[in-house]
Amino acid sequence: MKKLKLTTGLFLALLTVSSCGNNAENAENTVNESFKVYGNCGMCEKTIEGALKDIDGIYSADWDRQTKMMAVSYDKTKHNQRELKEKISKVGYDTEDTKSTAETYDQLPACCHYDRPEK
Ligand SMILES: [Cu+2]
Repeated sequence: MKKLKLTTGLFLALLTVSSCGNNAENAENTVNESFKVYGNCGMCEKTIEGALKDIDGIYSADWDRQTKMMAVSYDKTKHNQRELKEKISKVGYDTEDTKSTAETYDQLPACCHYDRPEK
């Protein structure tokens, strides 16, 4: 059972590595998670995904415009979900538990002014 899980993980890892060209990863430390990121359009997608691009230990980041869900794959010894969310909020986007500043949000292109969640 454990072996099967490991094999699946490795397969996923290979898939994600090939898409973003990031360096060697340890399958045992790789976690795949998803969380909500508020946004609108294709430009949002670029900005949101760009926030997690080319960072050591982050293997993939894929945001779905329809569902607003961000799927990430990363090395849990180097990163955690909270930190990833903070990186995304830093470029202008809210998540369920991190917020962008009003200044950063205001600087987004007009088409990207998504409806911010309450609270
Ligand atoms: Cu946008």
